[in-house]
Amino acid sequence: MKYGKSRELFARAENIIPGGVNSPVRAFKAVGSQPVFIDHAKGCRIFDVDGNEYIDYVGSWGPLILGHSHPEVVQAVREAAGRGTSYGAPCLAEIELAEIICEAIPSIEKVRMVSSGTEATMSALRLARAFTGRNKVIKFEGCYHGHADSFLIKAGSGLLTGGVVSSPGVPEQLAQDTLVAQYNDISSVEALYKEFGSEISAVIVEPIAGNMGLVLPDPNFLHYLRKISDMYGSLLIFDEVITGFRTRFGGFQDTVGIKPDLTTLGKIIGGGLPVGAYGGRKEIMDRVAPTGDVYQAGTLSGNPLAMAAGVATLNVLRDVEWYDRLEIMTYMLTSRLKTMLEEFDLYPCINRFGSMFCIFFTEEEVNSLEKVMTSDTEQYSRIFRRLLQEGVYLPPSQFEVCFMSCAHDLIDIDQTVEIFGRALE
Ligand code: KE4
Repeated sequence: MKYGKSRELFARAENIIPGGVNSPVRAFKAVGSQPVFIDHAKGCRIFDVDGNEYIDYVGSWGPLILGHSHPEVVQAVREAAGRGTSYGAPCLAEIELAEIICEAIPSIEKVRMVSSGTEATMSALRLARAFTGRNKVIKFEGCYHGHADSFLIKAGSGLLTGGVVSSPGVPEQLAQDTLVAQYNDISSVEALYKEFGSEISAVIVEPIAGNMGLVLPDPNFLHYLRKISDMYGSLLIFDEVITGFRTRFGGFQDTVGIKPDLTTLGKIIGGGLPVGAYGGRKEIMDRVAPTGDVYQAGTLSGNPLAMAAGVATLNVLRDVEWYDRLEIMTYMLTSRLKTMLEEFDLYPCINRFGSMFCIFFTEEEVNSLEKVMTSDTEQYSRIFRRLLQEGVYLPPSQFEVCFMSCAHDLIDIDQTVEIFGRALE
């Protein structure tokens, strides 16, 4: 494949955009390469500016569950745009999307739209702190909740010594209010509650971890978080920005039978347009301005085009047979890839749930961040680059998740397996 135009655009972009990209992971640094610039996308295929075609397993990091340029989504956005791109005033589409979300996720009695997952989690944390009158929050190492200061905190030297900032510009004093536990490690949560229980406003967790690659929750991990939150009067926040409407029509919370106090959403509910949302129990949500006193606002919150794209996307997904199809296609692909890799004497751990999967180049069973770190990221990078050359577009980082879309079909699966074979030779 030729990448001349992409290289040219990347050099141009680097002059005026930090790192040449508007989000770091897109720069392909983690896989020792340079990004391809996309010209257009259709279904499960993306096409770069050099005319190269790829089978896409990134799906814009999750929103494109229907595939790119789905006709009903494009039509809905076109129609909405013809009526104006933003009003800064309420419109019907905001109610329509809110009603679908509240109907699909019973724990969400009221929901507020924002413009990104970061805004959603940032606002949910502020609300939890206001509602409980407490400042501390527990997050899990390896989970990502967007780039609000309180979440750019990594585990400190000792579990009970609070976190340390993971980015310059985040005030050190903020770190003392973010406690960092280990995913799937109940004792790490228990220790923090024992030490700080009365100061903890909330625990925020990705119910399926999708930012350290894919790590599934141990059977009783999430139930434990519900129980200990109730014991100490703190709130449980499920960050379902990835899992919302990904694993089922609604939240993963209904699969595991847990009602969090607050849920954050994004990605799929906007059908590829900028969106986020946070919602939960009425008594909590009614603390949000203007009903309550917890301030949060946004010029483009509930933007009519984003709402139209979200409503169109969720209306397609109401036919829940799509979820069966996604499950089957993803199972078929990952089981065939496992067999193929074994033929090359590679025995990776492939974690999968529904239409999300991740290939860790380690023979360990990956159920924690510690096990994630045993994966051979060099191997992943090498395979990433070969696959890109051959026409398969995986996430440019071992610590992200691959997404199947409703647009992938058996031919795409066959071609993907065949390309993997060529890439491994
Ligand atoms: P955004 O602000 O990127 O819309 O959402 C932040 C966020 C919140 N919660 C979870 C569980 C998330 O995964 C994300 C963002 N996901 C990353 C990819 N894993 C977005 C891609 C990027 O940062 O470029």
